Amino acid sequence: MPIARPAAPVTLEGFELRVLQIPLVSPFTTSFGTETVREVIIARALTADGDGWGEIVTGASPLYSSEYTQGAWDVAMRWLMPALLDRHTLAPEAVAEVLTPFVGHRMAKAGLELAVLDAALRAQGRPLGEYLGAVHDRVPSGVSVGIQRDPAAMVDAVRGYLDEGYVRIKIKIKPGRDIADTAAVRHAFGGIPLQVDANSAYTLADIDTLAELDRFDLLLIEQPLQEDDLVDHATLARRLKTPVCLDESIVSEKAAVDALALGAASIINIKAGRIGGYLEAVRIHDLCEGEGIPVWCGGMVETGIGRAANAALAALPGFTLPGDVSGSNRFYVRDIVTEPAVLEDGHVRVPTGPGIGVEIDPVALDDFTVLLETVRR
Ligand code: OSB
Ligand code: MG
Repeated sequence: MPIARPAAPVTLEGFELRVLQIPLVSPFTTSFGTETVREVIIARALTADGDGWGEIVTGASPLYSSEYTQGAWDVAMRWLMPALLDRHTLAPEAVAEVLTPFVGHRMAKAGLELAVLDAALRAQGRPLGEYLGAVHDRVPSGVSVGIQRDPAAMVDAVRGYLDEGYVRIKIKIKPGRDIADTAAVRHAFGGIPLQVDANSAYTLADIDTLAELDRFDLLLIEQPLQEDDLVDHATLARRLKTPVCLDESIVSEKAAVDALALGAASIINIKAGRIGGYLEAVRIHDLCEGEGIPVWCGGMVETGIGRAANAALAALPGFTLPGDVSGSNRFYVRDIVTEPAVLEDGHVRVPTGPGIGVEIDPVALDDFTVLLETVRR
């Protein structure tokens, strides 16, 4: 359902923007590269009614999407924050509209919107989950497992996560590291809920290899082809028994409408941090719910800020598949919130406190900050 009750406007006085570098517990390898440190931007909305926190989920380099730290920082500083500060009094629901003239940069927009939304909801004492329309108090937790040294190492990594209680496994694949890894995991663990994510690493020339995955009874194959290959995804989807799920291609509600109209996907991974924010995420959720398309909540290796907000989003009724909403310790030894998400019985709790429902650990935040700027109107 659309947002039932809007948030009260806030009096915006400024923004604080930080680049953080947070070490990962272990290297995370995808088809586009290996990360050992999560570089991320944290936005703090400074309002007359209190502060709010948001996360800009860009990475250090433009490998997963065209957005990256320095680009997001620049567009936020030079264009997005000034446009918002120009408004002074601002409702969270108006943020996207104010930012519409600026093309693209959806991660930067999403992080700023979340900061304003968090401030507004905290001021009213309202939890984000209630605001978005959450219907569960905890959500099933899936885990995204990076490419390992070899299939045996992949099996070991998956075993560790299953032992922790994760209810769904997603393994990253790339050309040359697909069939054998998937076969090894399927063989080792029988009928576990299993899916694969290619992060755009294939083309239609690989259609026979991708069709081989059909024998593993996967929940879905995520983003096999390039971001703008909607027609090719539709061609692939007609050939595969495995459902095609789109991640990178779903940049907006309109992209979701188009993908569904073309038959390019039968499942959608909704990533609020990538599509311009949690309000656009609810719109895609509502669209898919109306069309009987299952959705799940993707992740961008979020800190405790985005992780808390994702748990709230994943608690909406149309999120019928487990998401990449893992415990904080999947990626981090030390998070920047005082109560990082923990896995309990294969689930994570939807925070119930005001706004995103978690408090920032100011010492950890400072320790990981490598760049800090404050802008006031
Ligand atoms: O494609 O889902 C992806 C992480 C960074 C960028 C893209 C992706 C991912 C993941 C991890 O798979 C998801 C998570 O945060 O748990
Ligand atoms: Mg993905």
